Amino acid sequence: MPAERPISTYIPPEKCILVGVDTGLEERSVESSLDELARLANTAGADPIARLTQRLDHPNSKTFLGSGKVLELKELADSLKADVIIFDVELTPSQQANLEIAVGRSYKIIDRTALILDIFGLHATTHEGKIQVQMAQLQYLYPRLRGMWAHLAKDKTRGGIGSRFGQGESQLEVDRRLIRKRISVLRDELAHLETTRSTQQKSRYESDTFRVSLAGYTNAGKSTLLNQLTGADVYVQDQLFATLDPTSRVLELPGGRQIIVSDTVGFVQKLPTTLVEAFKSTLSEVAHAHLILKVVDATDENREHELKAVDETLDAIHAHDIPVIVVYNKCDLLDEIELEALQHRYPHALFVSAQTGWGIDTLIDRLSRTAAARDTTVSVIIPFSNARLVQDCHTRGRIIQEECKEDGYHITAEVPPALAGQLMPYSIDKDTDTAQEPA
Ligand SMILES: Nc1nc2c(ncn2[C@@H]2O[C@H](COP(=O)(O)OP(=O)(O)OP(=O)(O)O)[C@@H](O)[C@H]2O)c(=O)[nH]1
Ligand SMILES: [Mg+2]
Repeated sequence: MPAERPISTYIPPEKCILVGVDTGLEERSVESSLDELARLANTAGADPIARLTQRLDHPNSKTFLGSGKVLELKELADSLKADVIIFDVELTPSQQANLEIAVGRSYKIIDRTALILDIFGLHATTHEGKIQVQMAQLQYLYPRLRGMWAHLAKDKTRGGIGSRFGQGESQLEVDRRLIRKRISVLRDELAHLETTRSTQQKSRYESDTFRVSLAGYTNAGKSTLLNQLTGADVYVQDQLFATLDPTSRVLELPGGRQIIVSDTVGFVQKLPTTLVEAFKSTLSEVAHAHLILKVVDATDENREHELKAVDETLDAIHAHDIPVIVVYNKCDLLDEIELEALQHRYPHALFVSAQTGWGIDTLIDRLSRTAAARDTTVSVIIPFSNARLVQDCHTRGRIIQEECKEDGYHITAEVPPALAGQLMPYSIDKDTDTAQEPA
């Protein structure tokens, strides 16, 4: 009997056309923005086969592109037998619907936001991540439901297909009600998860341990840096939005102080507001950090624009007041002249290779100094019954002097404010080495 041939499960990637518009207002060139859109499309499993651009001061309110360009797009899509057309902007629901009519219903017309939402949907792994993405997707879909049905519902006079979409209207209402209900269920569930998260966060915040967040454009090397700093094993991939869920690890600095370093979702230009909103609790790791390491891909020629996009998202999550160290990563890929030019241009930044470990010692040294900057120096005698506080001085501060005497541990240390408060009852007059009278 001949062996059965395995059934192929290979699904060919969808062929897509990328569409960009140059309004003359964008700082980044259309081509470079489309390069990024192509990477996003690849990440979503599509194959960009052509690009179409138009110089337009004001996008057409009905079809975004001018009417001649829409025709050109239709001809291009027909000749290439494309599956999807991706616009590098956020289309309004009616623009999307009008384009579908003008170009042809056999093509899926999506915008940058839908593409990013799709990638987030593919990469979400945790329960919370999945709910966050689903909520953002439904919020995106909700106003677009009308667009999907309206053109059919409108043309009632002619009869035939479409004219029966009076039912469609009521179907639309049902769909919208279901979506509203689902959004509200997801919102409740997120709120519940957020309560659990904030209880965990609260105990961490109360411990006053120095917290560092890695923030930056997607693919800058944040997860690689977390792995290099803490020996973590976070997923690293040369693709956009490899990380969606936050990971925190302890980093022990020279001298024994332990700090927490967190990695989280990367940012991108025009990150959909629904996503920022849905990922609020995930991003709260960044918003509650003592220090943000802004990780930048030093080899990326768009790094300036990317830094701007990062700042905009930090603004949106109210994290713009947190002290920042800019870390230029992937320096192993620069030649000496390029590196020197960057160092000259950004004298306050740090330069590393998260992959090879180059420059990491300097970064750790900067972290140690920054963590110590808010410390106060205390001299205390800690009774033997309270050895836990001695441990805290080691892991949360920096020991200057330590001696075990008959009456307890005599310690002089630099410690963060909350620990200084806890140590207050044991403080001594350093000159006489005697316990201070309680007030
Ligand atoms: N040559 C070189 N490649 C690096 C370096 N750091 C990271 N990479 C590569 O850059 C790609 C992205 O790295 P990640 O650490 O996943 O980047 P990320 O910022 O966490 O990206 P997202 O989670 O997708 O936002 C991977 O292919 C890494 O191997 C570096 O210092 N040098
Ligand atoms: Mg990552």
